[in-house]
Amino acid sequence: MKSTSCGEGLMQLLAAYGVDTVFGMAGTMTIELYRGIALAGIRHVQCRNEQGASLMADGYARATGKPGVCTIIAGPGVTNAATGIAQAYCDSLPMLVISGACAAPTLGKGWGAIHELDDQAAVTSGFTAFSAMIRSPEELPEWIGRAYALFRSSRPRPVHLSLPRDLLPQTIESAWMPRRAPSLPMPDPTAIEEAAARLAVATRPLIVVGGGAVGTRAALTAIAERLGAPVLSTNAGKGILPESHPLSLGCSIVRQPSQEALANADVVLLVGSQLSAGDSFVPRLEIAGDLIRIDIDPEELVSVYGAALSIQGDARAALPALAAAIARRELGSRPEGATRVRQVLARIEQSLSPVERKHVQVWRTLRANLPPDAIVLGDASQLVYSGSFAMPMDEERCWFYSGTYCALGVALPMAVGAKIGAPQRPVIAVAGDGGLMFTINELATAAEERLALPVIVWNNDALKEIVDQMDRRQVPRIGVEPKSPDFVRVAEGLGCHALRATSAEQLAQSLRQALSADRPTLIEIREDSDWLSG
Ligand SMILES: Cc1ncc(C[n+]2csc(CCOP(=O)(O)OP(=O)(O)O)c2C)c(N)n1
Ligand SMILES: [Mg+2]
Repeated sequence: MKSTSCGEGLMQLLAAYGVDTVFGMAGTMTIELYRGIALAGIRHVQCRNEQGASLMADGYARATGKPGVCTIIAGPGVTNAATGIAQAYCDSLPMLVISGACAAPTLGKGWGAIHELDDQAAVTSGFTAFSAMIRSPEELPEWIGRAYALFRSSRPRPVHLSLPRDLLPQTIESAWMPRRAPSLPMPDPTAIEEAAARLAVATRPLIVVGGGAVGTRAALTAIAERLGAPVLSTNAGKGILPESHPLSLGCSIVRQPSQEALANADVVLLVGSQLSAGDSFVPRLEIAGDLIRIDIDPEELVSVYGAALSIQGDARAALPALAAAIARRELGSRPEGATRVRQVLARIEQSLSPVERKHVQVWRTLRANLPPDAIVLGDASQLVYSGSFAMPMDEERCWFYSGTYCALGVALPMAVGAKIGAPQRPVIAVAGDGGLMFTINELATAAEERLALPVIVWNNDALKEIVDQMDRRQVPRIGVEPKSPDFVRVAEGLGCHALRATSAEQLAQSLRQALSADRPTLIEIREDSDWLSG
């Protein structure tokens, strides 16, 4: 039998776990990994900077529900990738980061080895579930098994494994096999009954769902309808209850009227969410009523908001059980939920500023020209903040805006990863002029991969969110009005189609064309365009 190297064995093991794609950048120390990538028949997508690799792996994980994998070098590969890993940590996504490392005998010695980073595993330990330096090839099946157990059976978070360069070529004894992951934690039936009892007597119940509630539509709908409870979502929970449903408040948690509805509820059911300040722009939301929380992570159940009643378990098991328990109970009388929802949404509509009305116009055009299962990846720009509540989603896992880590430049590489993971679905990226400049190089990756990817740039010639904050606090505008390049020419130079949309019809038409084009299309929309009335 031909001998197998550690690098080959690792990639074959990952293929056995279902890995079909890795996002990466090769280097001297990871060359033997690439022999394994070829042997295992895994697709390798070459980023232009490792930040792109980790963000593509993140977007792939969001679109597919499968762990995103990136393969990077030691030192600068790891520090470049840090932003995407940390974002996946904040958003509880499964991600496996395989990095090279300096040769084992040099580790921790400060000898000046190429790409040396003292205690590389510790560098990422603050934003991974675990980060390990592999000491011998035979350790790998266990570490990979642990990573997949965590991805499949608990709150998913990134895992980083550093592989010293002298390990990868070593011969392994026999092929490595996947280890079976444990099943998901089930909720306590007594706590479910108690939750049902409290919700049954609530007069103004309200439900909030986050990313941990993905996959619970049927049970969530049944609970909301039986209780007549409005449903508010975070960005990660957008579309779990279709936003066209009369009880949906959408992802409007950032708006005052929705925050008041939350404050005034007498019982709040919070499912699979930490109520991050990145979603509401408020460090701590007011919740006066009883808080019932369902979460897979026991620590989450006691953090920030605490809970009157905690249910630990996977929401996909807990919500059907709760729906059944509520169905068995007599309910008290309560005001009609759909009326409350209409009132809150009308107040939000009235509270929009002129520029937010422009955002709404853009989102209307995008919505009208995208099918319901289209995936939208948003960057931290004002257009996207408005999109959270102004871009209706009737499907879950279609809207991705990472307000918690809130790093500029993430949307484009995430969209590349999402489109590669879900090629049959329309995918678009939306970013501001400032944010796009962080990762515009990845347009080259998208062009090389021939992705039909519309990239919408909201151009206001400014880091407008910060300009507005400076103006409000009478701080001089320093460092917030960078000169943008000619986006159309830059995108064309990187191998994309590109245009500036000068009317709603042109935006609609170019979007439709871009969804089936032979390459990405950058579509610039200027905030000062005449066609946006505000
Ligand atoms: C990596 C990173 N650096 C800085 C910031 C702070 N920041 C938040 S929003 C913003 C402005 C973004 O400008 P742009 O992308 O043009 O969007 P706009 O606010 O103009 O709509 C900045 C600088 C950030 N979120 N992330
Ligand atoms: Mg801007």
